Amino acid sequence: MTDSKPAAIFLKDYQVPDFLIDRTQLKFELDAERTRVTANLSVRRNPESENNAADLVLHGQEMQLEAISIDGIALDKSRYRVSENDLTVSNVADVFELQTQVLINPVANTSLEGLYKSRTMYCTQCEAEGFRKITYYLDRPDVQSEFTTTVIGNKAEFPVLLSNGNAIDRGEMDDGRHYAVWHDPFRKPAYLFALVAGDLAVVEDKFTTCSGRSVDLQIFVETKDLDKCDHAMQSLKNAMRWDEEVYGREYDLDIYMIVAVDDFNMGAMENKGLNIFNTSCVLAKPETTTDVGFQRVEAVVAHEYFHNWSGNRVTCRDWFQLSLKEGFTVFRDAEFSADLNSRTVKRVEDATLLRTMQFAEDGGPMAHPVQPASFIEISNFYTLTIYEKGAEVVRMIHTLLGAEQFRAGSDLYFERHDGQAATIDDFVLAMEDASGEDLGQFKRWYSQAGTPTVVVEDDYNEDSGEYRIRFKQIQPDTPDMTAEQKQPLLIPVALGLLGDAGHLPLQLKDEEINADTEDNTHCVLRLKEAEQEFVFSNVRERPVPALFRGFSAPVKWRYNYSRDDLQRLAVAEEDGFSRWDAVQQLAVAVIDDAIKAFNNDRDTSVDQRLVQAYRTLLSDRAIDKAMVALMLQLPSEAYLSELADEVDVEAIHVARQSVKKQLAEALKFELSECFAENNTQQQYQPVAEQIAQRSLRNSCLSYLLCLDDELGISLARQQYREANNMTDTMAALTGVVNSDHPRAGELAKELLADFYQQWQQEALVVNQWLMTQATCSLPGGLERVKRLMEHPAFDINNPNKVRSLIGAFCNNNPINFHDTSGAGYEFLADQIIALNESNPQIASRLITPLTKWRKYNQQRQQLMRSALQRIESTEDLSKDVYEVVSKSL
Ligand code: B3K
Ligand code: ZN
Repeated sequence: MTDSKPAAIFLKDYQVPDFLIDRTQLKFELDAERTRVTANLSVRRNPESENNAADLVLHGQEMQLEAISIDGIALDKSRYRVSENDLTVSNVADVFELQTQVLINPVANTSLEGLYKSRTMYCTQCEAEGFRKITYYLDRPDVQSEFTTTVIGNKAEFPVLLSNGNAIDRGEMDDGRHYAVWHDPFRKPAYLFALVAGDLAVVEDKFTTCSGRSVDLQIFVETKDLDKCDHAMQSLKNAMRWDEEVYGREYDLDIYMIVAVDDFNMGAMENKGLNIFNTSCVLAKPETTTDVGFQRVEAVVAHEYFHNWSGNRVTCRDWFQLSLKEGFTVFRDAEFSADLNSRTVKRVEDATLLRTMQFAEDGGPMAHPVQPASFIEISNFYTLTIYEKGAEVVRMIHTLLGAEQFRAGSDLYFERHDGQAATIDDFVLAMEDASGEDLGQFKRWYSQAGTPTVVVEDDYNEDSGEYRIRFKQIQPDTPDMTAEQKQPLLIPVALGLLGDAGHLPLQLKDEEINADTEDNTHCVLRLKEAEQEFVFSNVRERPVPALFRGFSAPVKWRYNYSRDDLQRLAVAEEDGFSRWDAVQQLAVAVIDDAIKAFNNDRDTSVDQRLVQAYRTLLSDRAIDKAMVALMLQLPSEAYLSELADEVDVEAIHVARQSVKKQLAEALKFELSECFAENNTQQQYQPVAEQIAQRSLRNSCLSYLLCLDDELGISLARQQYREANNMTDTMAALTGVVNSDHPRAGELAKELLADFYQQWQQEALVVNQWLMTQATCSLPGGLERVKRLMEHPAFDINNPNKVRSLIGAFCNNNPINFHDTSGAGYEFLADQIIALNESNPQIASRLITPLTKWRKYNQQRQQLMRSALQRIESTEDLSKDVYEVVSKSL
């Protein structure tokens, strides 16, 4: 990069492309350092462009142009110009064939974008703008083309040669090479292009679609991983069936391929007909994979599959529309997971992710709307806001329209825009047209950043039987807009009123209420004004309101619940999310007591209401185990930090630990019983019921490990030895590693060594081993991490390892990362500076914990800022890192 600062691009500046590419024919002659790419592009001027004399400007980076011709005639040097980021051809006709030949170097490509080498295979990653590292092209999603791809490579080294669509030809060459020709009949933007070549084994299956077509399903992996594909295959078939049943979407090609790759910047990629997956999101078997791992595989396989319609058949006009495909597809995969597993658990997990991570993003310097107005580097916008908040916005449309109208809207959207590059406006319009609902005000959710707070007050008049509930929505300032510039949102408030003997029937004064349950005890209020009151009549007693049931909107809400109210909701509320939330709020209040006590140097004992609530949870066999397991989990340090105006790292850590310990002491008997009762001896299956049981048992174990006696340690040791699955093994190991019991240290050492010994050949398991140590909250965290960076198990060029060790330490080990010496911050800055050169996307993602500096005390603020400044002053800063650092300071 030169001295000039990278510039932002703006949604408002969008212009249609001057040229279109109807057909794209590619030929790859694979070679480690000199792969030759020949491109034949059928180009024509775009009739919609206003500039009918424009030069042809193609994107292209890090390649060497060997030849260029138009309609078969080599171009004179005067006709074209090559610069760092593009190729300009002047005086072109309205319709022509452009041929280019370039050399690229896959082995030198450590950014893992474009064509690169991972272990022994070659693969591509093109979203968002990686195709321009493969050949000169119009690398923008509104240019869609029919691709034919010839891949040529040495047969011994690359027996398998794959690209998008159907294989239409293959053959041998007389120099030891062979070739395969792939044709994708569906026009697609370049970001959905994929190529894979390597020595891969395959697991095959078939799926018969709703119209009776047979689809070949193939998962390609390294031979050693052949035994870890069953779960992904089953998940794929489940997703294909679900999308037919719930959205009426049938798969369109005759073949669907997934390839597992070890070096990958994110989870997976939905390339048409040829998904490329991070091994961590496709491989699974009970001995090596935890329940969380199994569920992630299921969710990501489904997510990428669902993109075939929401993303591929209907793609995005430009990258400002990213949430059009990502928000919608996350909503789709969340509903899929909810249907196949426990709906409440999934909802609680998603709400927790939002509240802990997305709210933090929304409150920080990188805050942006679900539809950003500008960006410098699009790779920085694959965020929790685009994905998770985007999914919540789609969910709210679903809530407002109801399932039937929502389906009608999605049918209309797919029908209207099939084959097109669409916008968020198109999506919302289809929802409006199909349902008759006016979503004009609702659309502000897409353009206003920041998490709104809803303040709720109520009063009850015993004489009139009227219950009034008032809502006030407060918009926050964000870097792009002040609170005053923001307008009230349309917020769906799902609500119920809890009385002494159960839920009260709801009747809104002055209007017939649109109640969703037969007994009229549930409704969705449409909060539209900055301040708005709703009056319920014929309310026979003062109720406790259950607000935002099911987390009906991605907002923070404040209502003055007494702890008794929370305790009542925790027991009697019918919505699982709200019941869980009541326990969370009670626990937050109790931990707050302990934080205050810590700061005043005094002891405190845990509020008996929380103890009682937990006792009931542990003893009442009628309560769903999944719920009990969820509710036993105390709010995380990250969530408590997000709630705080100024994060008191030590107080949060110590207070939370002390509450946990006191709960363990008070409930030792119940915890031990529950632990013993949930010893699952049956054959491992990653199904909801078993997952709930394991999670409950392991929650109990983690409490018992807080005790001063040796019960927890001995139970953990025994569980580690006897476990027949990775979930229980890891729970035992992590428990011992984090325990400050005087006898735990020795045991932790022994188990960690044993674990590594057993699993050193399994990269994904070793990553968990790294993560367990990286997140250990005992003193000396940074030294442990630094030592592990020297360990043969670590490799800075592998993103999974970077995330497991460096990412986990800086994000999930606050007490060590935020050490008052500032050594954690300096360490992170060093890693970011190193990765800035080799892999800017990963470097940029690592910055997140430093961007939150405003939430800490003066001393830490200063140290964090100076780490950021040091990064900023690095030479040759990538656009990725530059954008995040400069916006943070
Ligand atoms: N669409 C990809 C993400 C690509 C990220 C590029 N930096 C995976 C997904 O959301 O399905
Ligand atoms: Zn996606």
